Amino acid sequence: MNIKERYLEAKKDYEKFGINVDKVLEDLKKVKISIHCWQGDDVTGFEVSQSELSGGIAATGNYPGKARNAEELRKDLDKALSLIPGKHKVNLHAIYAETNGEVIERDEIKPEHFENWVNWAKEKELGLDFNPTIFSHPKACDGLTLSHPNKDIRDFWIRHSIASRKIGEYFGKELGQTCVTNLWIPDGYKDIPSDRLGPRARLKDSLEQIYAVDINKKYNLDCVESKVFGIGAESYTVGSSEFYINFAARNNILSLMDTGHYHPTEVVSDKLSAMLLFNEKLALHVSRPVRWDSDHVVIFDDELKEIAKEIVRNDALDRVIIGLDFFDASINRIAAWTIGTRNMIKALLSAMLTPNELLKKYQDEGNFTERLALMEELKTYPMGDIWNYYCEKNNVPVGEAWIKEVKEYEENELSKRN
Ligand code: RNT
Ligand code: ZN
Repeated sequence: MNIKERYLEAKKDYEKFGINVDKVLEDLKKVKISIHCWQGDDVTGFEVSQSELSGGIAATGNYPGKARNAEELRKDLDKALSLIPGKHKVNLHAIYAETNGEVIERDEIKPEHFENWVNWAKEKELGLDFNPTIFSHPKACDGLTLSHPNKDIRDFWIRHSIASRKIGEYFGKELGQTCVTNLWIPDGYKDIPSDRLGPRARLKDSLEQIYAVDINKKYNLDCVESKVFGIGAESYTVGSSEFYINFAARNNILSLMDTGHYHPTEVVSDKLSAMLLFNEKLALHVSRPVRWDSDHVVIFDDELKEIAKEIVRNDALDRVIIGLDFFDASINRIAAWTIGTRNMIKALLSAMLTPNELLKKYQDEGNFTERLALMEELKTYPMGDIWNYYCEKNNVPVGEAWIKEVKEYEENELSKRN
């Protein structure tokens, strides 16, 4: 049987539950994943005077061939995108500005420094998302930024954040797709603080100044990302979950939950329904923490599938903005993007191929036996045949065929770098 024939067979298994598989594939195609550019260069960026990666995050490994400039990064993204079904968005950080060799301070970045990215996105029909880069910088070297006791430092990062929101607005206007500008700061303390309120009060004040600048939500949506701890900031994080959930709700911006930013037994899949009841929209950084916020490549594991189910069965595909956030420097970086993004899409497909209404009914009837039994049986249903057909239909390699393409690219392109 060829791919199409296998699809037609597999489809019957799902149609039995009343699932319209052709429609599922149409719906899946409409879902945009925000693919983070920083997997391509280990969160280095292209500033003229570069600082080491800081902020309690780390990319470990030294796989050869990482992108050394924006052209190479776009080329690598083009390759990865050619292996991923659907049309998506690319998520940039301020450190990916192109300044023609000129030193531009972060509080002076402007839309013009992202013109090449915008032209590329237009050509490839991609959306763009954005992030101020509030780490890897001399003014962030003591691990404090928007909550710093020194007003000059806070003001510098306030200006940078406002400049970033304006770049987001520019992306939205130029590309006709709303940009999501996410703010994350590393602020925290290694050891037990003697004042927890002060830094949070300063952060609140800084954020109020940043978001006081009016920007049309049609072009740019703002979100804030919380965290539980970082390397070197183990005892206290200023921008904690409670801090940002309250801040976002009061200030009418979005909360962003990163799957690596909670205690190890806490899962984001369980938080989604609670957040959805009180927020019109929210954002995600889908990552994979292994023992800590290690940002491993996203795999097709239970938590990823559970997150996808929560989005799909609560009819929240246009309310949950799905972004990725991982950076593994120990494997081929194009493969990392491809694996993680294909898995995210696969998890959404798996959720769409689940008889969610039936399973909800079992639960409400107290029929926990059939709820568990069916959930387990579904795990060996032929989703792979549907996925393969989806890839073929969208002109990307089927199954592991993409690996060969990445190897060729490594030989012809990546191996020539350094
Ligand atoms: C850090 C946050 C943040 C960064 C990126 C590079 O723990 O997850 O989102 O990973 O902004
Ligand atoms: Zn994140």
